[in-house]
Amino acid sequence: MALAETFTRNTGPISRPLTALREFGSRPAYTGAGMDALVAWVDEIAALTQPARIHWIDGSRAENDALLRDMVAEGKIIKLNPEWRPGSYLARSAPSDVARTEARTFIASAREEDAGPTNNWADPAEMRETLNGVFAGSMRGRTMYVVPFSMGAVGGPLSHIGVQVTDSAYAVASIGIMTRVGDAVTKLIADGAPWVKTVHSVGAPLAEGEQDVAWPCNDEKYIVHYPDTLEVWSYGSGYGGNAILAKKCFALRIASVIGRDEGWMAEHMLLIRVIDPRGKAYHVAAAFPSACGKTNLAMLRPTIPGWRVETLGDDIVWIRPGEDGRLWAINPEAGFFGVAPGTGESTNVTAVETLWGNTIFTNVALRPDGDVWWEGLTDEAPAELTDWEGNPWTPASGRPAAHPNSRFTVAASQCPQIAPDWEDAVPLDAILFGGRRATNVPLVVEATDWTHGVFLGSTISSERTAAAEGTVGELRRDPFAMLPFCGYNMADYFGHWLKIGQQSRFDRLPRIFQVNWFRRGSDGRFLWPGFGDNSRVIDWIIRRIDGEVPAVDSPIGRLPRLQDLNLFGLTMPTEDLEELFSVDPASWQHEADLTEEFYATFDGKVPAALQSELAALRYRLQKA
Ligand code: GTP
Ligand code: SPV
Ligand code: MN
Repeated sequence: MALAETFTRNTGPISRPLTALREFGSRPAYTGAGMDALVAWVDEIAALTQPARIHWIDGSRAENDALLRDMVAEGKIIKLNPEWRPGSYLARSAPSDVARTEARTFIASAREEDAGPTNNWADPAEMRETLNGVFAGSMRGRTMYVVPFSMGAVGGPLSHIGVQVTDSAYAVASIGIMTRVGDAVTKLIADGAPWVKTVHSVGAPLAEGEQDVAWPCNDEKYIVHYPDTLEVWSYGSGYGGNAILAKKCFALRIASVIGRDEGWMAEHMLLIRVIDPRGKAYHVAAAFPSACGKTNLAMLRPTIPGWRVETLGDDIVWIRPGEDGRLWAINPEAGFFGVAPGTGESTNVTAVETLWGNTIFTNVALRPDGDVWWEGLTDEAPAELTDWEGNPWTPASGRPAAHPNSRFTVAASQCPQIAPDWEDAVPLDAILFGGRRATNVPLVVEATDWTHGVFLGSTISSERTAAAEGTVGELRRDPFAMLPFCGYNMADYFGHWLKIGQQSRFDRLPRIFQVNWFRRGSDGRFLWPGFGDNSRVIDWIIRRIDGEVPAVDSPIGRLPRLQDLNLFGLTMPTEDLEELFSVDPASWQHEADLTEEFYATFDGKVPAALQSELAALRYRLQKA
């Protein structure tokens, strides 16, 4: 009982002067032109936003501990019961700030055409004026943290560095898990390394003596990217990709632009090493839209005997052509910001084990014993909980206890199956594209070649999830799972993919596949068991790569022969299996119509090679 009191006591705002963190935060004493430029920029942002104090993050364990301690004392986060969840915390966001806000996300490129029809374009000069307005004094009464971060190992050959200034301690703690932060990065900047500028404010200045709230934010939000000057400005939100600017804003939107110019790719993908029963290793990257199974596949535990998977990354992959003609990939992140609901012993036991401690949970439910819970963690819900909004909850409440986009933030190194060399680059053997499709799209289809694979990637559509604001379940195009994350014109991005293929040796390029774990029967249930059983699909993919099994040509690509699927130990009606691979030409002609409509939105910019693929698809469907 005493414990429960400790946990619930910390939920409300508590007025107490900060003490612990005061020992930290002084500017590192590095010198040099790089340092001068950094200091000048920090001063400039401080002059605009007028914080009460500036704290330079050194990245030390002691500093992080003090930061978390202060947040608990201020009622910003709840310390979980260390007996169940050591070093772990629960944050509850404002109910209006629970996911990425795509409608408020902008690409401010000089030319509108460079943002393209799938992005919100903003005139850079006008947007600067708007932002100067909203950021003016936006950090009043708050601490401005200066957070130097590296995406990829500090100083690594494929790594990039940046600095985020932010007035959110929660963002600082999250960035500390998701990236490599601290003095080592500041030193690189001081020594002249190029870096990206990112500015974040929750947009909730505090007046003298004003009591803070647990999750400050602003109803007005701006998530703005300047691809021409490689800057990010985010205002009004404290949540996920809106606030951890190294993640979607930098490592995808800005990095995709850098990649376009430098000949590499920044992708919304997971990355795994699959080890077959003979001990041979293969590297697979997969692009699925938000909340469509990347973290789950990244932590796959094969249900077929003899196979193993090592995790390398779960959300972002940077891919670069190597001198050997292969495509080499790194996971630039250092942690997982994963969807909690649906993560349980029977679906993703690896994630459950990863979350043993040192985790920040956001918008999950709190148990009376000071541990956390969410839908799907256990089959049965606890009798009593406090829901994500802080209200009492029972299974009879008739609403989810955890928000559908509630998340965990945890270091990658805690994953029990993380690859020992997860910070290094690996050569890709296969690339998978997927989405949530109740109909039409088979469990797996192999592209006939790179160009056909790019065509498949460009046509991906998926039912919307809770990871972004919008209507859940609605089908939308999400090419390469990059719709919300491509920092330039998506048609040019398709062209970039084609170019990477043309520049590489065709026999060394990864093979491309489309997968769909989410096809449903006429009765509405999933036809495929998914999760660990997805290893059966990977098994087939690898046997295709090694040329061990033939495939069946279909109008939409190459399909497996059912007898080549490893279904050992799986009981599944043959009708379901057949339905998983059925290709209905009439429905696919309709898909082709929709693709044509989608391509037409790009004003003739879609590469001719992809238009030819569409025409060829129609031709094959007519003959079928
Ligand atoms: P982001 O972090 O938003 O980019 O999401 P993600 O792509 O990493 O998605 P994640 O792996 O977190 O999965 C999201 C939801 O999909 C969870 O509720 C999972 O339980 C569910 N899911 C994942 N894999 C499968 C699968 O193979 N079959 C089924 N039916 N559901 C799955
Ligand atoms: C996604 O939405 O794809 C995420 C979560 O990975 S966020 O970082 O908020 O973008
Ligand atoms: Mn994601």
